[in-house]
This record gives sequence, structure tokens and C-alpha cells, in this order.
Amino acid sequence: MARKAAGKPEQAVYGDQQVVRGRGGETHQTAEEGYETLTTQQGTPVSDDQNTLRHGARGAALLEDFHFREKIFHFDHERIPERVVHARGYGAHGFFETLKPIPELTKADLFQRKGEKTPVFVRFSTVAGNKGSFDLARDVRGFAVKLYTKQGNWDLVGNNIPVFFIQDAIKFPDVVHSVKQEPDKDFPQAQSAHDNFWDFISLTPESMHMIMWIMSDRAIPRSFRFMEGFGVHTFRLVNAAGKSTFVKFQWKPKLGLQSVIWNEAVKINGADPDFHRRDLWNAIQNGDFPEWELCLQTFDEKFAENFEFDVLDPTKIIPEEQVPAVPVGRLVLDRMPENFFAETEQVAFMTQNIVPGIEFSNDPLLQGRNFSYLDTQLKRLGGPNFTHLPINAPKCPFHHFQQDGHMAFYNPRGRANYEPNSWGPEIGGPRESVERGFTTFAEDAEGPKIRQRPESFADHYSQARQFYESQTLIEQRHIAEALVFELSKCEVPRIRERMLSHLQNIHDELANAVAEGLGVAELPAPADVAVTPRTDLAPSDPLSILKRGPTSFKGRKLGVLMTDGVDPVLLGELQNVAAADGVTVELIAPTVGGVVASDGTTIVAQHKIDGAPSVVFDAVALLVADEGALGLLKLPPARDFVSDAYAHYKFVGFTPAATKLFKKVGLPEDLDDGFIALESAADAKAFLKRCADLRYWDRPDGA
Ligand code: HDE
Repeated sequence: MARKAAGKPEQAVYGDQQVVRGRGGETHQTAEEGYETLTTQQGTPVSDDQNTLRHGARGAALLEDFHFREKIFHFDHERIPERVVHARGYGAHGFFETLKPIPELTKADLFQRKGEKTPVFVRFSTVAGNKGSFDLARDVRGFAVKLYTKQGNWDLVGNNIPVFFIQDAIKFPDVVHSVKQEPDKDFPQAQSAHDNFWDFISLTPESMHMIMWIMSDRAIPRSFRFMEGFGVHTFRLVNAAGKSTFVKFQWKPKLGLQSVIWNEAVKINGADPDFHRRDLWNAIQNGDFPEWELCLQTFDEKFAENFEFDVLDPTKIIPEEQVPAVPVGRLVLDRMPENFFAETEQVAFMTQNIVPGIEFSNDPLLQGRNFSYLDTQLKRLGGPNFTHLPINAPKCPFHHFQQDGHMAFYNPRGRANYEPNSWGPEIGGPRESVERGFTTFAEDAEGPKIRQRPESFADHYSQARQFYESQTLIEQRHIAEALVFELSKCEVPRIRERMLSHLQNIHDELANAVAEGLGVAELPAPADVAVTPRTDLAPSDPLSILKRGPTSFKGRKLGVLMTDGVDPVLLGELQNVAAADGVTVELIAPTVGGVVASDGTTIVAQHKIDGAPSVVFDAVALLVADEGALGLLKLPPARDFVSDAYAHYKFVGFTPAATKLFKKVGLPEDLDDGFIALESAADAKAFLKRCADLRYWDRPDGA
């Protein structure tokens, strides 16, 4: 077949780019001054990265094209296995600063000196979804912290919920299998609302306390920045004299707790599946470094013996009223990774990474985890030398005789690769140290080898009830609604019934509300209990999110929807007040090109209205002018913007012309106090002050 002769290479201009166009019309960007020359992995300079080597321009590809083969070979192997759980995550660098040294409790080096800064890497995650799943799944969030201390890496691999589904690590594969996609269908993705999960849960009463947390708004955080972190298990602190104290670790966010509403979560996942990632990225890039306090709950053997529950049981908390959470330091995240894969994907958290002065307890979940995290790194990172990766390497000096293996960057130098040896300090390598080295607390242990759950783990309902009773009415309603939503997705009625039989052991009011929501007329008999549930545990305020909200609107995001004719003075004032309060403002308009303000200037928008629904903001302002109001009324996303803001109890600032839009979407004529008129620049301040409450809960017909 005759072909048109291809043109000669020539200069071409594409917009702002001057390029060389090849004979086939392809783009070549050659190494001009200031650019490095492209090379292969072996360092050989490359002359053409657009065309494979062929026998004739239209001929077959040649095997000797080493550049092509290397490029495709590498591409084919770019992926490593995603984490079996916590696959979707996002990380950041920062530091931990010791504010209250605690040598009386622990000899851990990082807790000895006030003001000591320890570098950290933190990875937040969801548990159930695959790596590409959306951020706002109803799920536990991982809160994994690697502290690069001067005596080795300490990993506090925690969650944003202080309890867990199971009491024994041997059940972990089961709970995870049940929540993940069903194996025949490979869906649902990143959702617990399906038969397999609730089938397992309804047969596992030990998970009931965790279920309360998972059905609460804790499982749909507004952002990583507004959630707590918990080490979950009881650990041990050991001081220089060998004295041991039990401890539970907690991270408390400086900006207060905040969650979204389920109806928002569902919509955010469509509008911005990367909602949490984007939030962390933007905050750190803007210099709004998120911060948490590290708080310790410490207690001795005597407290442990007298406490209502077993401190080794990971389905139990210790209320802060019984053991206060004492701040000892702060965590600040101030730098995003330079490369997501190298750092966030390859970071290997391991519960067994502890340092002298911090030790495990016998919590059976923790004991099992200590095996799993090392094992999983071999699969994911491909060999035993994953500690050679910069993100996993200690930042303190380290010396050992381990050698070789895949990708070994560091091997022992010289002759000594074993000890004892007699080669002297120069070449003989490191020696063990009784003084500096990690020693294990010599806890007494005896007993038969058995597979048996301790009786002290048998109460599965009392703390679930305590959690429910500690919530505000709004939060209790959310728990009931979440259960109704999830169980309505179960297709098998007996799974729903089994859950209702458990809920009655937690709280009658909750069981009745869920039964009503499911349309179940008659409650089944309560589930059999191993231990009679207690009803006398005092409610604990720190378990509620709403009781511990923020005191200002700092760190939150205001969405401003504007139209042509917007008053630039009012907008400017809103932006100034927001900036002074540490609030981010994003501008939305019918087109991203922006609007023409009342003074004739153009104000560029960050978002077209369809791309920035009100669900992605903490509060909204409608700066609508008469000129633009009619056009806005015709836009369905503008109507959703308003009706969602209303249904999600958001504070809404508005100019008079916006009322036309309110009318169109059917809002009540008498606007409630969550609507704040912005008649002049002076109103901006009052509006943002009001937003600190985050939501106007008094709206009767909200979501
Ligand atoms: Fe994990 N968990 N886990 N887990 N976990 C993993 O380790 C495991 C548990 C947690 O951002 C895996 O590197 C077992 C409790 C976080 O990289 C794996 C048991 C808590 C992360 C593993 C538990 C956690 C993981 C998967 C039951 C809260 C993400 C990939 C005994 C205290 C870390 C990996 C990151 C990840 C095992 C239970 C937190 C398979 C066997 C309880 C935050 O090793």
C-alpha cells in the first residue's frame, strides 16, 4: 500500500511550547541548555524516546532495542502488592516534641528531655477498601506513627478508634475477609454494608463495642486533621530502675474533633474521592501544620486488678474519668513526601518496632500483630532488606551482622560478619551492650499450654452501652441511622435479626430505633450473654465528638458561590476575616473563568459549580447579585448546593438576591438562625464567628 511520504523533522509551536516535530508528526523535546540528557537506567544517553527501533519505518520492532525493553520491563514491574488491610493511605513527615519528660515512667530516650524533637512519618488510612478506593468510607482510620528516635525506630501503629473488633489475632483474617469484597462477586468495595460482614459480626459478640464506634460518626471523619489516634492495646513503660507502669497512648487533635454526616460522606465520595488526601496536602502546603497532643493514660498492676475489665482486652477502653489522659508531647506534620511511592507506599510499620523503655503487654491481639507486620513486609517489599529504604531506615547509627539478600545496599565492611570474633574494635564489628540494650521486663509467667479465652474478656456489652450513653442525642440518632442503613443492605433477614438480638443487650432505646428503621415489628429475643451486662457505668464525655468540638472555625473551609455583579468589597472582607481566622476560602462560580464583579473587574473562580458541591465545604456563603441570580436558578448543581447545605445543617451566609434560590429549592420562608445575612462587609466577621459551631443542628428537616 502506498504511503504518503512523511515530512522532515521541523520546529513547531504548541501554545507556549516550542518543540521539534518528527517525521511522523510526533513531538520531540530535545535537551536544550539547562536540561539533563535523558539516559537509560545504566546511564546511556538516549537520542529518541518517541520511536522504537524498527527495521524500516513501518517494519517490525527489533529485539536489540535495549532502551525500549528496559523502559517497558521497568513499567511492567512498577506495582508492589498493596497492603492486605489499610491499602488506601496517605502520609506526611513531621516531628514529635517532648513537652513533659517522664523519666520516672520510662527510660525511653525520646521522653527524657523537654524540647527534644524526634522526626516522624505518619500514615493515615482506611482499612477495608483497596488502594484506589474512596476516602470517605464508613471505616476505622489507621493512624500509624513511625518515630525515628535516637535509640531506634518506635512505631505506634494505631487507629482512630480505641477498641477493636476481635480479642484474639487468630480471628483477624476472618474479620477482614468478611468486610472486604465478597469473594465471588468482588464487591462491595470499601463498605461494611453487606451480608458477609454483618453475618460475621452478628456471630461475634466481642465486636459489639467496636460496632458502636464504627456506626458512630468516628468512622466518617471530616479529615485526618480532626480525628484522634489510639494505640489501642495496653503497653508497658519501664524506667531506668526497671519499674514497670502500664500505659495507653492517645493522640488528640489540636483543632478539635469533627466528622461529616453520612449523607455528606456518600456525596463527597462522588464529588472528591480524594477528599482526605487533598485536605492534608492543602493544609500542609498552606503552612497550616496539623498538630496532635500525645496523651498517656498510665496505671499500675493494682489498678489493672481492680478495673471492671481486663486491661489486656483490646475491646475495652479505660475511661478518662478513671485514668486521666496526660499530655507529654506534641506531633506536628509539616512536610509532604517528595514521592508517594518511595515514602507512603513503601513505609513499613511494625508493632514490634519498640525501643528500650517501651514494651508490649500480653494483649493477645498485640502479640499476634508482632508476627504479622514483619511477615507482610517480605511480601510487599520483596526481601529482608526493606530497612535499607530511606523511609524505613533508622536515623540513629545502627550496626549489625545481617548481610546479603535482595537489594542489599549495606553489607558489613571488612572481614567480620559474625560474633563473637577476635578481630578487635577496628574491624571486629559491633558488640552487645547490657547497659544500652533492649531488655525485656521479667514478668512472671506460668500455666498450661492452652487455647482459651480468659473469663475476664467475657463481657461484650457493658462498654458498648457506656459508649452509646456517652453520646449526645444527635450522635445517638446517627448510630441508629447507621445501623439501619447498613442492616438494610443485608439481604438475609436472619442476619438483621441476630443484630437486633445483640442490640437489646446494649440499649433498648437503640434496639427499638433500629427495629423501627428496619420495619421489624417484633424484636427477637435478646442474645444469650456470657456475663450479665452492666448498666451502671457512668457516661464519659470524651467519647463524644460533639461534646469536644472546636472553639473556632480555624482550619476549616468556606465555599463562596458568586455570580456576576458580586460586591468585591464584601468578598474581600470575607476573605480577609477568614484569612485572619485561619480559614480557607474557595471561590465557586457558574464557570471557572469567574464572574464580573459590580465594579467591572473579573474575579477568577477556583471551581465550576458542578465540581464543588457544598458537601466539600464546612460552611458556605452565597454572594449572589441580581444580575447573576436568574442564571443560577437554572443550574441544577446550584440548587443542590443550597439544598444540601441546608440538609447538612451548614451555616449559610447570603446576600439578599440569594433568597430567590432558597425559594426555588423550597427552603422555609422564615430562614433559621443558621442563615446569616451578609448585607455589608461588617457582617463577614459575625458570620465566621457563628461558623465555629460547625453545624446548626436545630434545623428540623436536616439529613
Ligand atoms: Fe493491623 N495490619 N493488624 N491493626 N494495621 C496491617 O501491616 C494485623 C490491628 C494497623 O499505614 C498490615 O504493613 C493483625 C489493630 C494500621 O502502613 C498487617 C491484626 C490496629 C495499619 C496487619 C491487626 C491495627 C495496619 C497490613 C490483628 C490498631 C496500616 C500491611 C491482631 C491498633 C499501617 C501492613 C500503614 C496494617 C496485621 C489489628 C492498625 C497485615 C494480624 C488492632 C494503622 O500486617
